[in-house]
Amino acid sequence: MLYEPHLTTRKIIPENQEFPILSLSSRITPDHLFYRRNHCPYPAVDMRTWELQIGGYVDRPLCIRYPELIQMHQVSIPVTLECAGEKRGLFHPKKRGEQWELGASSHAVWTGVRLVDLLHAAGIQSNAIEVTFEGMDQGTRTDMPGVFAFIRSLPIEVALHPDVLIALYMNGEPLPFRHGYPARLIVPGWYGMASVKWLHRINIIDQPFQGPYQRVDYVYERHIEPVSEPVTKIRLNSTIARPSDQEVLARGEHWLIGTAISGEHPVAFVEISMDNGMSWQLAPWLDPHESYSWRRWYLKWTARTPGTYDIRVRATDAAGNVQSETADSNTKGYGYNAIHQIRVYVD
Ligand SMILES: Nc1nc2c(c(=O)[nH]1)N[C@H]1C(S)=C(S)[C@@H](COP(=O)(O)O)O[C@H]1N2
Ligand SMILES: [Mo]
Repeated sequence: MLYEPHLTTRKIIPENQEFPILSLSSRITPDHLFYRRNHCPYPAVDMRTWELQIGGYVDRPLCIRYPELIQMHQVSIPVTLECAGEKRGLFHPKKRGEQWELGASSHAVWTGVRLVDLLHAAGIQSNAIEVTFEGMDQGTRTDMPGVFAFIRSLPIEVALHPDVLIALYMNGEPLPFRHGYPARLIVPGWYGMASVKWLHRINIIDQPFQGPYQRVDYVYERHIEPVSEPVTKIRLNSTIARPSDQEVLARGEHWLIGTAISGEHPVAFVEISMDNGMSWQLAPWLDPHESYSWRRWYLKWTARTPGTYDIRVRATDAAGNVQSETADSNTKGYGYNAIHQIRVYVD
């Protein structure tokens, strides 16, 4: 191909790169354009010694080698991953951290073993309240001494949900190394931090997990509130992928295209305003509804009059929730889901 989009680099080590959302042309993100979000340098994975361990409060601790894992019953589920830091770069005032813009999310079909099958095989004991998932990657942090593996926990009832996968394949191919080969967790409907890559240890615990990637990062922290709330499900959100902000367009026909998603209730409809929010029209869907998946919408627009156009998109979910004008301001800049707005000029 003569024109070739690339990932947008936000940080070199650890590697953090976003999907160039301008290139959105299929529901499934091409593997080489799937965003990459890492907290640590890439780990060394040696398949001669790799095994998945399941321990803690279980009746039968398990150690499963890759050849055994790929022989187990597999299911496939399309799931969009969205980083909780997506659109952090849109906050005013700015928030510390990677300045993600519109493309810290991507979509794939994941195939693997249901986590619940493995948990049942291990036999969960009655005092279990959470399950931790440990990646093989580790690194230092700026805010505390020590070396930390990327470990996250899920409440036991979430871990037992049948759609939570230990994914071994992405879009029908073995997981690419950067996306967690040989195995990663996929937690449908949750922000991406829950979907631990390079998974090698699962632990059933009887206390809330206190690791820094659970308690320091991925919490909505507001100075006015004494307690911070964990980042969990993907908030109702929608994005204009094309045209892009500040684009100059010729008079004539244009296609607006974008995405909408929610990890809570299904997205019911998406509306577009071409006049800075004075009037709204429904945008037809390009994709059918599918749980846990972003859904592309489009709008054909004939620009007849030269001028400046403030275009907005807003999604409404099945429970009647609508995206708001302003972002939920939290100190770490997670979960940005204000109405997305761009300005274009017609010459
Ligand atoms: N082991 C490990 N798993 C991880 C991370 C990580 O740094 N290490 N980052 C998490 C975050 S914050 C996101 S958004 C997703 C990104 O997945 P991707 O790089 O495959 O797009 O992976 C999650 N799983
Ligand atoms: Mo993330």
